[in-house]
Amino acid sequence: SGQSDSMDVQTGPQIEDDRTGFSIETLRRAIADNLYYIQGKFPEIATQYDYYMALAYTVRDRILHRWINTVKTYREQDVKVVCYLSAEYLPGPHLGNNLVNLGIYPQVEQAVRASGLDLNALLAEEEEPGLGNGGLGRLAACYMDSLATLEIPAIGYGIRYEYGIFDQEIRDGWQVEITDKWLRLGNPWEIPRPENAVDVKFGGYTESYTDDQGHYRVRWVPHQVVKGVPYDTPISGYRVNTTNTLRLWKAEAPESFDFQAFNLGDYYGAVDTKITSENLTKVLYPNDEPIQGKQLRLEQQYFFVSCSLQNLLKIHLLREDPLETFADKFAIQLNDTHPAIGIAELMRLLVDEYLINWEIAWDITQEAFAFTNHTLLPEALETWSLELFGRLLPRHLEIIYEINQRFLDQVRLKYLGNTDKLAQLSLLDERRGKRIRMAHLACVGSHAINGVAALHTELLKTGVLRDFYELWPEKFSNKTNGVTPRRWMVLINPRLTQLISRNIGESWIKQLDDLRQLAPLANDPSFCHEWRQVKRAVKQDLADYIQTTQGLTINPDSIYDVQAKRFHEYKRQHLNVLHIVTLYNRIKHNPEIEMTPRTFIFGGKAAPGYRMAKLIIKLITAVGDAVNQDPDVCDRIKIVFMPDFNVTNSQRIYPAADLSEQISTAGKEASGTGNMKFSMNGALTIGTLDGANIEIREAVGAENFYLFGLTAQEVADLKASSYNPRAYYDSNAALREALDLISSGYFSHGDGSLFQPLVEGLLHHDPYLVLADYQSYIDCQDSVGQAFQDQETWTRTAILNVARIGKFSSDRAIREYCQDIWHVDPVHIKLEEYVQAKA
Ligand code: NBY
Repeated sequence: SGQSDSMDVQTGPQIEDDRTGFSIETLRRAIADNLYYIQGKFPEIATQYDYYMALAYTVRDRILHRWINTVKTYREQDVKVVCYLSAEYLPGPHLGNNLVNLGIYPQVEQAVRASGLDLNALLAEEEEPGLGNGGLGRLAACYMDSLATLEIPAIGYGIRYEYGIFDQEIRDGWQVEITDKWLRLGNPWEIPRPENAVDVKFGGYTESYTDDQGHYRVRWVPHQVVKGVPYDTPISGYRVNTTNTLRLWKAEAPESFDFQAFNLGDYYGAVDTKITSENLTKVLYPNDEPIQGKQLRLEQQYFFVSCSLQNLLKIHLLREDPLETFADKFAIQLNDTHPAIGIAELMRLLVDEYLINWEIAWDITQEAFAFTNHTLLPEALETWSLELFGRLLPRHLEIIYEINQRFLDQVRLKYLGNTDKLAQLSLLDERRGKRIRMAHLACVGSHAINGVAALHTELLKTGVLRDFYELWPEKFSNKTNGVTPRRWMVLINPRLTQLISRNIGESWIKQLDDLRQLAPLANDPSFCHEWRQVKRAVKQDLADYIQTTQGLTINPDSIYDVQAKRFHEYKRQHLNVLHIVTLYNRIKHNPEIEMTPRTFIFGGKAAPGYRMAKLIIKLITAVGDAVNQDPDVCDRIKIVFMPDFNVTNSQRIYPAADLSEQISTAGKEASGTGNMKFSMNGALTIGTLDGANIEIREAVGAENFYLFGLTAQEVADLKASSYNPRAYYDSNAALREALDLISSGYFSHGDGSLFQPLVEGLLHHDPYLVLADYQSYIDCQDSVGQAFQDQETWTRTAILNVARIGKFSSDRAIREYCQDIWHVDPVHIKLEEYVQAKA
C-alpha cells in the first residue's frame, strides 16, 4: 500500500522507529511516549483528551514523513502548483480521516485497545475546525482531499479564525449562538511557521516618484502594518504519499511597530496596536451572504490574499524562476469573490514592488487566476463602497480604476456607442452610491470562469454574468461540484463500505464510477437483505444517539426524512413544515388514518441576524413540541431538531437518512453538495429541478428520484406575471388549514402573533414560491409514503442510487479543473528512508 517504499531495502535486525512504524506494538508505544513527552501526563491522571492528543501526534508523525517528502519533491521537480484561495474551510475532524487515508485504521484501533482505550471515544474528543459557513467551505475541504488523493501539487490558503462558526444551542425552541473556542485545548494538526511571516499594509496614501531610470512609479505609504503568520496543516491523500498543505494565516502585530511605540513610551498605544492587529483574524463572519460595509471583513479578505500571494512570489523566486513564468508555475483559484482582491494585489506586487510593466503583469495575472461563482441570488453578489475601499486600500483602488479603464476601452471597441453595455460591464456600479463589483473584477482578471452545476452555469450565462458571457464565451465552463467518498462514505459509513467492498472490491473508493458494479446486485435478494440490515443498523445508531442526547424516542422503522443545511428562505425548510402540519391535520381529522410512520429530522444554523430563518427554526421546534406529544398522533409523526449541525454531527445523519430533502426554489441553489452525500449513503431524494439535483436525477434515473415543483423557467415566468400567493391559499383547503393552524397560535401557546411575519410573508410576498409548489410537494410526498411500504422496491431504488452516483465524487470535479482550467499534472511522491531524509 505504499507505506514504506524503501524500508524493505534495509536488511538486518530492525526495530521500527517510534515515529514512522505501523506495527501495533510500535503504535502503542508511540502513544504512550507522546502522552508522556508531549502532553506531560502519566496514565493515572491522563484524560481522554490527553490520549486523543497523544494519538493525534502519533498519526501526525507518520504524516509528517510523507509531508516533508512531498514538499521536497515539489521543490526539486519545479512542478506547477494549484493554489486554492478560500476565506473558508470546513475540513471536519482530521484524525479519523487521516487513519482512513493512511490505511492504518485497524492497526490503530488495536493499538488503542491494547492501551485500554476505545478509538471511538478518542475520535469524539476532537474539536472540528469550523472555519466556514456551509457548502462553500466544505467544498474547499473536499477539493483539498481530492487534490492530495490525485497526487496534484496544491496549497490551500485561508484564514486561521480564532473563533469559527458559532456553536448552536436550542433554548426554548430558539437558536442561541455560543462562541466556538476550538483552539482552547490546542491543535495538534497545525505547525506554526513564524519564520515565514509576511507584512500586510493597510490604509494611508499613495505617492508617485520617478526611479533611477526615469520611470514613473507609485509608492504606497500605509497607515498600519499587520503581520501574517502561517499555520500549516497537512492534507493527506488516500493511500498515496502525497500530503499537501493547508496554510492558514493568523494576524499579529509586527514587532517593529511595537518597538516604536515602546520607545516613545506609548505602552497603551503599543498594546492597542497588538489588539487591533489580532482582531483581524479573531472571528469568522457567520453569514452565508456578503456582509454590507463591514470594514473588518474587507480587511480579512485582503489580509489573507496578500499573505498568500507574497508567499507564492517568495516560493517562485526561491526556485530562481523569472517572474514572467509565474503563471506556468501557479494556478490560482478564487473560491467565490471573497479573495478577488487578489487580482489587484498581484498587479500591485508585480508593478509596484517587482517593477514589471503593466501589460506583462496583466498577462501574468489573467493567466494565473480563475474564478468560481457559487450564487445566483443577485443580492448575494459582493460589492464594496468606493469610500471604504479607498480608505483601506488606496493603491488597489487606483489599480482597479486602471484595470477598468483599459477594460472599458476594449468594450467600447466592440460595442460602439453602447453606453448601457459600458455601465453594465464596468467594475464600478455607478448607481446606489459608487460601489466596486467584485464579481466583475474576478471575471476581468481571470482566464476561466465557472459555475458549480450545469443549470447554475447556464443561468450565470443568461443572468448575472450574461454580459461577460457575451464578451468572452470561451472563458466560461461548468464544473459540477463533487464530494469526497473517503469522508462521506468510507469514514462515516463503515457498515455500508464493508458491504460494498465485500461484493465489488475496494476500487470504488478511488474510482467512484466503479460503484456501477452494484447495479446487478440490486436484483439479488440476499444482497438487498444485507443492504436493508445495514441501513437498519445505522438508523438504530442515530435513534440511540437521539435518545441519549435529547431523550426522544424515534422509530428506526419509520422513514427518516431529513433536511440538513443552512437555514435560508430559498432552501424552503418552511415548505417541509407545511407538509408536516398537513399530515398532522389529516390525523386530527381522521385519527384512524393509515400513514407510513415518519421521523422528520432537521439540522442547520441560521445567520445570527437573519430573523426569518431563526423564526423558521422556532416554528420547527414548536410544531415538534405539539406533534411529538399529541397522543392522537400515535408516533406516526416525530419531529427532531438536531442542534449544532456541523461536519462532526452531520456524519451521523447522512448514513441514516431514507429521504433527502432538496427542495429549494428552482434556480436558487447553485449546486448543493449535501444532496450528493445523502445519495451516496443510499437515501432517495425528493427534490426540485435545481442545482445538481438535475444531474443527480439524470444519473440515477428519473424513476429513482422524487421530483416535484416548478422549473427555473416556470419560476421566472410566474414571477414576471405578478405571482399572487393568496390565490393558492384561497383555492387549496389543506394549505389554508395548515397556514391557519400556524397563525392561530396553536403551536405558540395561543400567541397568534409569533409566526405572523412568516405567514404574512408567505401570503403577501412569498418570494420563493412556497405556496405555488405546495400541492406538487404534498402529492410527491404522498407517493414517497406509499413507496416506502414496499421495502423491496425501496431498497432496490436505493442501491441503484448508490450504483449510479459516481459522477459526484470530488475526484471527478478536480480532474476536470486540472484538465480544463489549471493545466496541472499529478506528481508521484516516493518515500525516502526518513533517516536519510533527516541527514
Ligand atoms: O456553495 C454554496 C451554495 O449555496 C451551494 O449551492 C453550493 O453547493 C456550495 C458549493 O458550491 N454557497 C455557500 O455556501 N456560500 C457561503 O457559505 C458564503 C459564505 C460567505 C459569504 C457568502 C457566501 N460572504 O459573502 O461572506
